[in-house]
Amino acid sequence: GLARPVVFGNWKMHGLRADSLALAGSLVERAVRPTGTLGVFPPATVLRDVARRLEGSRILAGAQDCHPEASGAFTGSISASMVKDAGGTAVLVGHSERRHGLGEDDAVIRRKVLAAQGEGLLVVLCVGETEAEWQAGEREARLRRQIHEGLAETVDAALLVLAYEPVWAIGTGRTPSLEDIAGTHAFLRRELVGRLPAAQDVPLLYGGSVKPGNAADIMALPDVDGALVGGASLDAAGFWSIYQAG
Ligand code: G2H
Repeated sequence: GLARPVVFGNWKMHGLRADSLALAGSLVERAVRPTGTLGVFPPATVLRDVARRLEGSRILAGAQDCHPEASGAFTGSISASMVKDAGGTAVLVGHSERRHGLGEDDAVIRRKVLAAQGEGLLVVLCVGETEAEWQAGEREARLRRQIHEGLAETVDAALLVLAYEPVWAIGTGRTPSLEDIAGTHAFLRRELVGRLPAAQDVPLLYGGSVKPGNAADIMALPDVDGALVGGASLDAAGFWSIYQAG
C-alpha cells in the first residue's frame, strides 16, 4: 500500500505554466526524502510539464478528471490514456465541483474509475454529502450510495484512494468537528471493506478546508490516512507543512 501520510494537492483551475513549474520546483526542493506519499493534481494543460519537473522526486502528478471512454468525439475531455501519456500516474474522480457543478452522477463516476484503473492509474475517488443532506441526517446514506455505485466489484483496491470531502467544507474555511470526521471515516472504512474486501489498506483522506493550522489534528485521527488539499496546496511552504503535520 501507499506510505502514510498520503497528502495530495488539488490545484483546481489555478496556475499557468510558469507558476505551476515554480510550485512544483519548490516542492521538489523540500521533499528530498519523503517517507509518506505526496502528489499534486495540476490543470491538464500543465500536467506534462509538472510531471517532468517532478521526475526523479517521489512526488506524483495526476489529473483532476478523465473521460470514461478511451477516445472519441468528446469535445473538451481527456481520456485516462492521455493522462498517462502526459506523465500522470493518478487521477481525481468524482470531485464535488464536477458532481455538483457539472452534473456527474455515480454511474459515470463508476465508469471513470474503471477506465483510469484500466490504464494503471491510481484513482482518488472523492465522496461527500451536501450541507442539506448533512442537516437532514442523510450523510451516511449518501456516502454509502457513492461508494457502492461508484465502485464496481472489479475495482482494484491497490489502485484506490478514497477522499471524504463534505461539500459544505470545500473552500469555505468550515470543517466538521474532529469527532465527526473520525466517526465518518470509521463508517467509510466499514462501507468500503463491505464493498471491496481487499480495501482494508486503502488510504482514507479527509478534504475540505485543510490548512497548516488544522492538518495535524485531522490527520492524527484514526482512519484518517492523509489529506486532499485544495486552496492551501497552492503555497509550497504551506502544503509542505501540512504534509509534515501528518
Ligand atoms: C476540497 C479541497 C481539495 P479546499 O475541494 O479538493 O479544496 O482545501 O480548498 O477546501
